Parts: sequence; structure tokens; C-alpha cells
Amino acid sequence: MKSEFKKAFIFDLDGVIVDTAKYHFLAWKNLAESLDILFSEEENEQLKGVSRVKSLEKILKWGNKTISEEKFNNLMTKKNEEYLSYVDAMSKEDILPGVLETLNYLKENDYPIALGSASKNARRILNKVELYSYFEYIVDGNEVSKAKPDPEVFLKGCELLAVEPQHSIVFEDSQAGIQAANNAHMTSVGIGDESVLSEADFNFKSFSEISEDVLKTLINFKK
Ligand code: B16
Ligand code: MG
Repeated sequence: MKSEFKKAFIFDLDGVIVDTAKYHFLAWKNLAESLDILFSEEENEQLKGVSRVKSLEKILKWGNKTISEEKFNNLMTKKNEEYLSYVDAMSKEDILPGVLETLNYLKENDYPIALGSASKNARRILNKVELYSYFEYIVDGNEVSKAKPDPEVFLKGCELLAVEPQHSIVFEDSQAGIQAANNAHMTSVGIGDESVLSEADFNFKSFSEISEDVLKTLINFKK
């Protein structure tokens, strides 16, 4: 059965369009080690979809450390500078497999597309990988006050695209992001580890698994 509404698509950025988690990992690891705090892939997983401020708060909590506000701000600046040094070396080669095909299909078929990311660097990253023009609207960490799993970032996207949340489809790689989409009654599509993203309506390892037929299934899905 065909959907009677034109569905809209909202993409998370880090972990969905590009694999910047590995750069966050390197920068947070260096920071944590400078404070004698253990930081492994396991901790990094828990920072996915989490804002920069909240990430540093979590790391300090794990290490049982308290620091001054000035030091906190200096560390955040330093972390971001290191992160951006990796980001600035990115190009369209860094777009994850299958993403471009999906974006092209949606564009060619006039589906509204927005970005919904916790990152304050989202615009810079989209420019680096030459995808900026695909998005009608970008909602990022500069525009939201409530972090995922609060649905604010996705609801803002829906508002800008002028679609009801229940007529929107979200691609996410973080548990908090899937919960945010579910909290807003949107169709949630997990990209990555199914055991971590088990609350999603649909799960795929990567966009390489998302063919035109799969997109049609997502479009016609009713929650
Ligand atoms: P920034 P997403 C999130 O992006 C990342 O998953 C998370 O690890 C990062 O801490 C957060 O953005 C803030 O990023 O330091 O660039 O502002 O997955 O919501 O696109
Ligand atoms: Mg993400």
C-alpha cells in the first residue's frame, strides 16, 4: 500500500553519513590520558550522540575528577582543535558506503531531507565531504538545548520541513538518537550494531544494505 503523505528524512551525521567517531575517540583519549583517566572504545561508545559538554562531564565522572570551570573550558577547546585537525583532512572519499546513493535517490524523488545532529561542527563536516547542498535544513548542536534522547533536534527538523513527526524517518547510529526518534513517534532506522540499537523500528549494518526497495518499505511503513 502506498503512503498518502510525502515522507521526510532526517539524517544524523556522525556515524551515519561519516565515521567521525574515530576522530572523537582519538581526541577524547588524548584528553583523558592527560588527566590519567582510562579511555577505551567502550567509553567512546557511550559518548555517541552526546554533546561535547556532556561528554567531558562523563569522562571526568568516570575518572572521579573535579576541575575548575576555566580548565574545563580549556580542555573542551583543546579537544575540539584536535578533532578539527582530523576533520579538516576529510573529503568526499570519507562519505560512508551507500549514503550518496540514498541521498541521490531521495533528491531525485523530491523527498524533503534535513540533518539532525548533536555536533556543533556539522556544517563544517558537510562542507568538507561536499554534501551540504543535499540538506534543505540543518539542525545541529548550535540550535538545540536538549540533548538526545530528547527529540528536540528531530522535532525542529520536522518543523522546518513542515512535516508531522509520524511522517518522518530518522537514520541514527546512537541509542540515544533512536530513543529520541521513538520519543517523537518517528520511524527510527538504526545504522550499525543491532544489539546496541535494538529499539529501532528497522536495523541495518550500513547504508550499503539500503536499496531502493528498502527505502520504499521505510516510506510505506506505518508505526
Ligand atoms: P561536536 P551526531 C555527535 O554527533 C557525536 O556522535 C558525539 O560523539 C559528539 O560528542 C557530538 O556530536 C558533539 O560533537 O564536538 O562536534 O560538537 O552523532 O549527533 O551527529
Ligand atoms: Mg551519530
